[in-house]
Amino acid sequence: MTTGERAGRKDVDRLGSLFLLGTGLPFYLLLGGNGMKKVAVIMGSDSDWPQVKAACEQLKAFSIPFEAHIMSAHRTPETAAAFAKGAREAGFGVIIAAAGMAAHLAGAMAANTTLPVIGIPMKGGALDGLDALLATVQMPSGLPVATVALNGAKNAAVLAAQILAVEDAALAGKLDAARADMAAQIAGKEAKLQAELA
Ligand code: AIR
Repeated sequence: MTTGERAGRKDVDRLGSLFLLGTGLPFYLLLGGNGMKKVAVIMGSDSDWPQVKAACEQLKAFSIPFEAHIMSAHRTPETAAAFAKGAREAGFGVIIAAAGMAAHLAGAMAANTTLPVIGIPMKGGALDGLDALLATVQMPSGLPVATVALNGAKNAAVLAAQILAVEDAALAGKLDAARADMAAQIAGKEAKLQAELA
């Protein structure tokens, strides 16, 4: 383990207790990568975790190293800004930011780093996510947030993988395999449907 990885691991350990209860996943998942950039999975509240963990599961499936943290653009603005400012230096290549309601987390991340930021607007609240969708996607010119669907945690991870795969042939191969697997599943479903109709 490199010094950087050890330092990152300590950070995750410090925040790990936030994930202990009822997550169904270990409180941190820091998987060995071959010098690959890490993905940061940031969420505005522990109430986002039941949906956001799908992003972590997908990153794990691709063996992409990642950290998951709870930070809020409103409740912990300094922490969120500091994380984004230091993310490139800390070895991250992509930031995924999930938040609901007045969802400024992804935008706040994007304001403080030139790393690509992927926003996940979370469903919930009085407007059931429409507020989060608009707050995440409607960024001012010059400060993009690549916004996935409401609760689109899995796609956020796949998009992060696609970004990292630009410079990583092995990861690109895993993405190709995942696509082939998806197509094979559809072919199986189609065959089943036709057999039922016959
Ligand atoms: N949130 C947290 N800080 C700022 C915002 N917008 C979001 C969380 C969560 C929602 O508010 O990302 O989706 C509700 O959070 P909580 O903690 O009240 O359950």
